[in-house]
Amino acid sequence: MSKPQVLVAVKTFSDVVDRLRPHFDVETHDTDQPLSQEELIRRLQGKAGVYISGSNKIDAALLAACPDLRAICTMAVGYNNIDVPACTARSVLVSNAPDVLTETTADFGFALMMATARRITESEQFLRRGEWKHWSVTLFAGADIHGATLGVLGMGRIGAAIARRGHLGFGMPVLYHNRSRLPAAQEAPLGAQWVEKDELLRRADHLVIVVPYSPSSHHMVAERELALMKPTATLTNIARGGVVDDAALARALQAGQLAAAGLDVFEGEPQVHPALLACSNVVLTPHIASATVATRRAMSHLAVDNLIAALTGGTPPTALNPEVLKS
Ligand code: 8YV
Repeated sequence: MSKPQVLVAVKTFSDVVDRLRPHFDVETHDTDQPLSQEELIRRLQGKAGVYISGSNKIDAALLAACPDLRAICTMAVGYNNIDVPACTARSVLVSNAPDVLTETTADFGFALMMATARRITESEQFLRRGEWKHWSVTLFAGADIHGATLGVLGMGRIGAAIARRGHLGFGMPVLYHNRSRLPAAQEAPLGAQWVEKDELLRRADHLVIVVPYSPSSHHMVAERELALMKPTATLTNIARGGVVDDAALARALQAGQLAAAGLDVFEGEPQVHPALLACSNVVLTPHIASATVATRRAMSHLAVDNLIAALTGGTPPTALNPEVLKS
């Protein structure tokens, strides 16, 4: 009997991909340029499973065009690129890759917040341009992290790991906003206090955004919200482009409504709003919050674990719609 066919639609670690070979006929995509939607659909013909990343879009049209598909396994924790209800309606299993990237991503969120508050990239660029002629008392004077109020918007696993760093490592009072308040027993070790979103924006010295993207979080931080922030505050976005209105953010930064921003994600990435590129008080990184070798390997392994289990009668460890396996 021939083996089921799968597509690894993202170039990833070859030894991790090799784990699929005893079970499946494996086709790979061997460049870092994401497959176009047309090409993805073409290459999914006859495939039972696919390994994807956040750069691949799975919608109802793709599902209709790829009727053999039984499992979609993303190496990302975020799955706003996948229409999960449409997959469920067609009994296609979907899995994501939570937990394995939590601490790495929290490290990066904290680092980006610190780089933003302490003006690290802005001052490095100044130095590299040869503009450092003398030391001065206020040369790149920024804002303290220790003791400042940390605001966490979206208190999921990564938000909690950032709060823990702020509370235990830097003595920061932690405020957070989330649709649902955490039980007191989970708030206590993070030193975290739930507040309404507007209060969070008004009181945070350093706001870190970690909410998943969905239609309800689209432009959750836009002109009105930015106007509530302290002129000395920083904003760090490691969630998704689209949660923050980037054009409004650039205007707010130019108007001095907040001091600085650290951005790892952008609306329409890899394009970056030109007005943000023009702001010197913005630290910009290309969606790398989970990018350590160990963590990217762990994310890849987890996607492979899910794909193998989903198509060999096992239990995928991190399925988003496990109910489809029962039907
Ligand atoms: C990924 C991410 O690197 O996991 C997520 O949701 O945003 C990043 O960790 C990226 O999306 C992989 O596609």
